[in-house]
Amino acid sequence: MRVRQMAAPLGAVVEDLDVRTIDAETAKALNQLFCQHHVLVFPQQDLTPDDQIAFAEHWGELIPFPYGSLPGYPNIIELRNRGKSRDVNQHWHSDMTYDPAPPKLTMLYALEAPAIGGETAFANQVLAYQELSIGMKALVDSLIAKHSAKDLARLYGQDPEQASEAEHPAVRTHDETGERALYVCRAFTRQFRDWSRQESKVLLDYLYEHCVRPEYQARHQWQAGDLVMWDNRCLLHYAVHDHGDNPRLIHRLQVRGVAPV
Ligand SMILES: O=C(O)CCC(=O)C(=O)O
Ligand SMILES: [Fe+2]
Repeated sequence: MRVRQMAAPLGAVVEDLDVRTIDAETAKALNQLFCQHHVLVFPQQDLTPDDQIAFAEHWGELIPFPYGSLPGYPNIIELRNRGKSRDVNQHWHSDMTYDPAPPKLTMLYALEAPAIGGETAFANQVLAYQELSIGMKALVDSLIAKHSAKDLARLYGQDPEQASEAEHPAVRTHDETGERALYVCRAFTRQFRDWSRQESKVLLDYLYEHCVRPEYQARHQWQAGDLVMWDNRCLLHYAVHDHGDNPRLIHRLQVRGVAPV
């Protein structure tokens, strides 16, 4: 296999590897690359849902998505853009931060990709944290953020009162690398514990602007056959819906993570 960096802030492209053929040792090497680059792209794959599941299981247990899945595959959902207007994914987020133990990684496999547009954008939250001042670091280090799936529940026509909510440190320590990363996002973070909504909003608005500075970002332009995995422990992502009705069909799954600390 050949590895090349995708962009300065994050990402690596792993070429000449058929992910259906990897053994435990290769999976370990890939996990090292994953921890280093936070996004891995495997172009030109030819995967059934079972192949995608088998590859993902090298990283742990898959989790079912609470809002509907591919028939026969409770852990895979289909992302389609046709007729879809902007939704909650059109905010920067890390997946399921409203869960007590959010997925450590999300893995997307593109069956169809638009000729232009429809990219996925990522922002490196280790860099975002590192570039805060000592004073701001000390403040955010002390904060617990409340996250909620209420908006997502509304989008999927479910009762928002039943939606999951969770509290996590505003800065989390990566359980494999020990790196500290900012862990708040516009899609799901509501406020800080012991702060009012108004007070929280002032600081959150600053952090939301800071954490997606262009210097921390990279974007993936999809081709059919691309398999992409990203680390929710230290990245935000954003699905850019600028491709209208040009078909974009993706199979998505997630691997269970630990409670952020
Ligand atoms: O469609 C995409 O590019 C990503 C959507 C998203 O936010 C996700 O799959 O978690
Ligand atoms: Fe997402």
